[in-house]
Amino acid sequence: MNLVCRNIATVVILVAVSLSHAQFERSKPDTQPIHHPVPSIQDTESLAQRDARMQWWREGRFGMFIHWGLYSIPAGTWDGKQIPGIGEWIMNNASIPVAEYKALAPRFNPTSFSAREIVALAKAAGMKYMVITAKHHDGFAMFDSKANSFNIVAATPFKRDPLRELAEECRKQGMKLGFYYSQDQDWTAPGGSAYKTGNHDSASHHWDSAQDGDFDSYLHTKAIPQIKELLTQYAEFPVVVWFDTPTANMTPDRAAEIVTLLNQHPNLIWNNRLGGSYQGDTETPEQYIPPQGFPGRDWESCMTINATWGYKSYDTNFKSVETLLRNLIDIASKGGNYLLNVGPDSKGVIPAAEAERLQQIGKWLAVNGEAIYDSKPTLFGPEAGALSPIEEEKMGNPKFIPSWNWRSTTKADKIYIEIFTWPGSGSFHLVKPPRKVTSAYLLADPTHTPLKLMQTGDSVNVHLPAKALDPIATVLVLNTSN
Ligand code: FHN
Repeated sequence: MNLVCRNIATVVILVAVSLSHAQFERSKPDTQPIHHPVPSIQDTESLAQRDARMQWWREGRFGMFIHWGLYSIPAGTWDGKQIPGIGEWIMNNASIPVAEYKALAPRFNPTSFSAREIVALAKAAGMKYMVITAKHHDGFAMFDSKANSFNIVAATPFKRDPLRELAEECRKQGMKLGFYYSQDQDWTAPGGSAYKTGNHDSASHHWDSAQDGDFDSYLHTKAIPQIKELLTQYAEFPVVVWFDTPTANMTPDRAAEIVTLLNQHPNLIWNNRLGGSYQGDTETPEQYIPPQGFPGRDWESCMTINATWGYKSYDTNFKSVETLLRNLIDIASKGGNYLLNVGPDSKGVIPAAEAERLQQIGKWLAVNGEAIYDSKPTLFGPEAGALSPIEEEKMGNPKFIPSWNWRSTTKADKIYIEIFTWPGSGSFHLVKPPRKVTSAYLLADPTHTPLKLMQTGDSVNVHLPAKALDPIATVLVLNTSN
């Protein structure tokens, strides 16, 4: 390791993973282009066009994922039993018949839903975009759909279109809005796909004959018309379409029909979960942070704030603000985005424990956001952790053991060191920094008072105050020249 935080004793022998800056550079993947029945924008645009299209997303770093739908009514309990698994999967996990599940719609009246408050919360959290479930696997559309009447406007007493209200608020408050759409799995539309859980032994994994039907008919009468509606009903939004869980049904030819629609919106960003071998714009690691990011690809870690995406009344397994902030910093240091999920309840309210955590993250970002937004990845690498020579992951590969002393992000002439573990020695020690350090200060120090620097040989010592300025992460800024 070329960089040492002096007070930290290494107790486990770890094999250092070499993460050079070059590995994080984002460019088009160096692979043969895949032949698609309909070329997507990613197949045809230049690198410069791609950089321009992705710019706001790369700068933003932090977004809100919202899983909200009918499943917020049962909230994890069906027929008096707590159903194991994630809340939005309750229909599948409890094998709920279509008619019984659909009967939730007349009970859905989320009168406390306030787009203004949700967008304001995302802003207060320091988030730059939000992505909401327009239709999840249960097939219920959370928007005004003329294509299919199983939707929040036509089938509930609420009769309002939350996506329209969010679009208006996002416009007013300066937030980007994206839509999640389950294009393949649909458990209430005849012919829609279903993943197997429990005892769904039929070849289609359906558990109710009302689900049986022709996939192409589902695609042409529901999914494609609804995707068209989503792409055209909300003016400049969506800026992101977030597809999910493609199955073998999503063949290249079928996916190409959707790509034809997406191609009509040249600024749109869409993820790698459409299916049919389309790679989209973004890798989507779920519930984990890839140790080395995704060299050559844009990526976004999506994660729950507790252990479910859709609201479950008894899931209080909330991550601490410290964990959430470390995740955000860790992801930024590896060049990715953090899409952090909240699950509104059946009244449309984001649980207080979730909102409080977001407010805390926002307070940190209000002081330290400069180190996160529009930052570039670390110039170092080994500070993130190392591969264990002993422990293995499920697939038999060496396990990555993260280290939580510090991370680093960069900008043109600055190196940011986000310090989690405050050095007891009173200084931060750098051996062979990649650029000449000319001065240093702490971002949370309102006066940005220069810290004493000692250059000896090829190393630099930055003198630090006795105590960290922030209990979770204090950002040391190094002004540098080449
Ligand atoms: O099955 C879904 C799940 O419910 C949730 O929406 C997540 C979010 O990334 N995506 C799928 C699982 O990968």
